Amino acid sequence: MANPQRYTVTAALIYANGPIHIGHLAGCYLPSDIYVRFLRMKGEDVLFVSGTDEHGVPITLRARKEGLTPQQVVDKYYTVIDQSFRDFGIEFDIYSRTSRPAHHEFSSQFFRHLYDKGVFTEQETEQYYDPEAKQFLADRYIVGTCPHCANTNAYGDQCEKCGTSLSPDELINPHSTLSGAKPEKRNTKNWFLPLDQLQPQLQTYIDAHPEWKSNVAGQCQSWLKDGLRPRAMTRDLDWGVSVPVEGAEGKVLYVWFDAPIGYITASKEWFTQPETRNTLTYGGKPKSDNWEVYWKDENTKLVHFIGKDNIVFHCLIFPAMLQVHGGYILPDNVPANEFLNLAGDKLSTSRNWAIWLHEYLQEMPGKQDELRYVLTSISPENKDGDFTWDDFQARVNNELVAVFSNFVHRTMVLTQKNYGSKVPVADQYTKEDLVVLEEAAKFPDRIGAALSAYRFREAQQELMNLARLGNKYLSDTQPWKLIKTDDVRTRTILNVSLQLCANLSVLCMPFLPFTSKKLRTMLNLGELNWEQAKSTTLLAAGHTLTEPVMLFAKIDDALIKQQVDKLAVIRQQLDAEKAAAELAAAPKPMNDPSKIEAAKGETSFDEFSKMDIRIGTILEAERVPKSDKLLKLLVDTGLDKRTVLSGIAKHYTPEQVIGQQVTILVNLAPRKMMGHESQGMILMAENTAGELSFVVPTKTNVDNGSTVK
Ligand code: B3M
Ligand code: ZN
Repeated sequence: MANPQRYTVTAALIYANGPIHIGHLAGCYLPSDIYVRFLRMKGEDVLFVSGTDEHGVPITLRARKEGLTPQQVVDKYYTVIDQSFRDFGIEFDIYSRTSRPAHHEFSSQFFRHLYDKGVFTEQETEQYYDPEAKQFLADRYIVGTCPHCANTNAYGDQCEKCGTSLSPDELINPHSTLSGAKPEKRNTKNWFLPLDQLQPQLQTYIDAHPEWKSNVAGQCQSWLKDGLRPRAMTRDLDWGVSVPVEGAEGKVLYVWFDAPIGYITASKEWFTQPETRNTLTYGGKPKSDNWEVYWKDENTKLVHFIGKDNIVFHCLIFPAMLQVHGGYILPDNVPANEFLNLAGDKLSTSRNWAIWLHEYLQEMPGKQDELRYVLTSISPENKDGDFTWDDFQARVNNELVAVFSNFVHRTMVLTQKNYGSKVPVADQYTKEDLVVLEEAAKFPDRIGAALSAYRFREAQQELMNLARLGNKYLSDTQPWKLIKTDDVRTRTILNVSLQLCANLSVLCMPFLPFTSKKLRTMLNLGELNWEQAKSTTLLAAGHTLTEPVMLFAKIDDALIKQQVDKLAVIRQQLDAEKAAAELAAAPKPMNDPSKIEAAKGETSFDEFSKMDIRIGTILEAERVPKSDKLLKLLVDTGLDKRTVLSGIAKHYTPEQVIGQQVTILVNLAPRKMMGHESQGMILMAENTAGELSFVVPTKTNVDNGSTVK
């Protein structure tokens, strides 16, 4: 959308089932905050909403794990998460929760509206049920192997490894996460969104957005190519928004139905808060007091910031819901990020492989902007990123300290020392000064263009380029030397440098809000808007500056070592757990030494050579009536096809053995058993527990008729 009148920006409603870590921040909260701060500084009308997703299986699983009720779990983590966002300067207009009554009411109405329009198909289907836990196994209650990437830990709703959205039926070897039991199927009624029928209009919608990031557009097109399938919008669970339909007792809305509606509920909520209504302005202009324009007006640009695992829900399912409801605008863009790793491994809440924001702040107090900076530098915009403490240290020390902080500090200290902290007058610009000022004035547009295109890394690099420009200017002109010989020239140089500091203070605001504030305090400047950063005279001659402080301090090796050691301890624990799990899963020796059969007496080679032992294959198998031990087999010995009776019926079913290769003694005298003649004997291995196993070749090229010697 070229010239929107206003913006609705959302950041994913994270599950309130744990604190947040750097991966969450880098994934969608930091980019969305940067984007919104930029828009606000441009004087745009923006509504920035987010909150916690408090329904769904992730919550109930966590409650089980912590021995709490689901409500206790979401209450606990809402507070922790909300605080972390405040601490890191993520400035939502509203940070709401989907467990609030207003959301239950609104999402329930939304469902009912679709129901009344006849959108849903009502279907009685067989769903997995855990007979031990006595409940249906929706979504994350069931795990199994992903049919697409063979990940053995794929959930019933999604494979986190390849990002594919799944239904429990697609899982190979499914089992319950509650009891580990193999689930059975039971009939239950649910309401499905017929995505198959909506496919054409969704295709049109996606095709109309060639400007989307390639990782996002690519995922959508591949979904469409596979063909969308109807998806149940209700679940047999007891935690969530009740389904507002007769005959749906004990069922709740699918969490991915109610959660995105949570963006709308949060927006509505913002407009009804008394404190909000008193501040309905943007960029000095009055703001609409009606939430609906933010969701229904064609001139509103709706942007969803999310991580890559949420793409299908925001690009296809939610738009489908909005389309069938009618009256709503659709997302204009969904700039989803890839994932951030930590020291080469996937961040994981459950495995505690993470840097938690609240812990970071305890251990690195006041260093929010350092983390914001590094996370934006390595933002996983187009491919997965990797955070390491060494890289963190290098970026802070070599970039924030050596470039940004150094430039500002040198300028401020020289001004304080030589001109009593008053902005000196620029008497006459040289060509060099003019080149620098002209170049500096280009940065607001340059950074702005990158931000508007969701290229946050590039935008921040440009910001640093402005600081580099200043640093180089100081090094080239050397005012600390010049002061001894040319006061007039020195005044101009410091004036120019101070103007660059002022521009930096404005342009760093989206990325480094705490630093921006500190810098503006030093420069004694109020809040400025984006366009003002094009000015090369923000600070008038004679303007008084305040005491210089260092914007960033070097991070010393000891601090980094502490963090690296902390991760090493966690890594050790994880490795130990993994080794223990592998050991537990390894097959155990079954034989009881005291029951191993005694050795037989000696035999001669001649005796042994009389045995004609061959490799054969079972062609047919059936039970022998009235015998619970015998199977009657037809075996291809390579010499002939013959009938053999074998006492394996308690260990194998006929279906299991058809096609099985075997080792067979073919010259054993025929014997009659249960009225059938057996022409040979299948050799079996037997352990001390009496369990039987075929004895088979270990290579595939040992065909029927091969001899065993
Ligand atoms: N709660 C998934 C997540 O936390 C989900 C996002 C909802 S956005 C509407 O990653
Ligand atoms: Zn997969």
